[in-house]
Amino acid sequence: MFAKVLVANRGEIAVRIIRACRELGVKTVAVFSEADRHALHPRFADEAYCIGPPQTARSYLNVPNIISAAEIAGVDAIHPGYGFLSENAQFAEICASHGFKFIGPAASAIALMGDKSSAKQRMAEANVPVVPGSGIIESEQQARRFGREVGFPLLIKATAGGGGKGMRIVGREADLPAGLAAASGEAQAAFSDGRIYIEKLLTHPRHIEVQMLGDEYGHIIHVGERDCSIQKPSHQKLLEETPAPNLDPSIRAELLASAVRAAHAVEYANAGTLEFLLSSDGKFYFMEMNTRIQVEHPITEVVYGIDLVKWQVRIAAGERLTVRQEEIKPTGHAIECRINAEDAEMGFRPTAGKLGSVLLPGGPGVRVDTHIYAGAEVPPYYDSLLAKIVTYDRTREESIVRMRRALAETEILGVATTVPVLERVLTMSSYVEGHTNVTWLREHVLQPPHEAVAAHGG
Ligand code: MV4
Repeated sequence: MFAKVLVANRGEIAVRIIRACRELGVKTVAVFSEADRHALHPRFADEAYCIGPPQTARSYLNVPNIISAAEIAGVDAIHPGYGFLSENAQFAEICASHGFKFIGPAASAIALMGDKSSAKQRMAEANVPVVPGSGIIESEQQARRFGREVGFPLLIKATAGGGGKGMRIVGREADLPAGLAAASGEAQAAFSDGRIYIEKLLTHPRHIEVQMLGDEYGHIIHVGERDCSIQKPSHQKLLEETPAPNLDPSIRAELLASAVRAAHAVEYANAGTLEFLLSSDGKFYFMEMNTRIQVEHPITEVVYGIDLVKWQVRIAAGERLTVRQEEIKPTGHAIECRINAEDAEMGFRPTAGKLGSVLLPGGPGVRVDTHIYAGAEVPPYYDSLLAKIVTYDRTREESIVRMRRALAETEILGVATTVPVLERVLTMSSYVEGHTNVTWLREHVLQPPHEAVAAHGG
């Protein structure tokens, strides 16, 4: 096992990783920006180094400063968390070339999955269902032919995109030339890579993802699926749950088997997530693979009784994954609500400032992952996630009741939060019945049809 690990992140995930390392008997090194001098992650770690000014480009994305801190502290490994440098293949290589083990998959797997078009091709070769697509578009003629073959509407995607960045819907052939030009231009501006491909647009799909764990000796397991359909218009998730509601057992089995095939196809080691779209006719399609620990990993941990972050560290240290597929079964149901410093009434605009009262829920079946405390500053420079409230119980119904209770106990003063919009989601009959999809929040909660407003007294 490693003696010392540097955590190249901030916020709740830095705290989460430090906790896992502490329990493993591994010393930790935090890095922090000038805005995070009084944050919890430098306090909880064994050592802490300031790596620069508040702006992320000068601190949490500042590779030379992070590597310098790792050298000064003499660590064995670097955990990147999520966001920041977590899916940067070049950073993974730089870690290795300085003698630090990157706690994540091989740089080659990060690079392959980072190119959405090549990822899709590799998955198709492994017999994993993918949305009918064009391959990289070289000409307008090719795009027209593809559109006539599969029918409109289409969705143009950027090869270097992901997470909904650089997507464009084209409703009819006449709009294709303008759509191609705009999508390619945006992709070029955002990623310095203007390559695009086209897919048939699925309407009202659900977002179902599968948690994977693989070791460096080719042993791969899935740790179940998560339904992450409730997303903001910006494609950021707001509420996730496991198991996915209303998922036919035979489709679930096929989905999990496909995910295991997919991970084997890229010889995946460490924690990763395969994202799928589930169409209303029950067919599922591979969308992307995330080569990092995800925000929503705790719901999987509580339902499967597996510590994913500890496994990330053990696997990177060369240990074998001793958990066998047959021995893990989901117990009960878990829901995660993301408490962000955002005003849902203002299009989820981030709010920063000094926190007043901070009261977080507890009691049976409640887990809270957070870095906030009363009087803490919420800086304007970073992701607005304040806390993750996870409830778990025997059934989905009980887990929902427990989440309503947990949100009612929550009081965070000083900034706007997503608590009110989450409370509203948990009262909606379509949510309770498990009938959501990726556009449901926008269509039924943020701009509710007249009937829904009347029915729920909004
Ligand atoms: C799609 C789609 C419909 N059809 N692809 C959005 C994020 C990116 N990872 C892929 N996304 C989508 N791809 C086809 N062919 C709908 C979405 C989509 C979506 C997917 C997951 C979660 C939220 C979403 C919100 C809007 C659109």
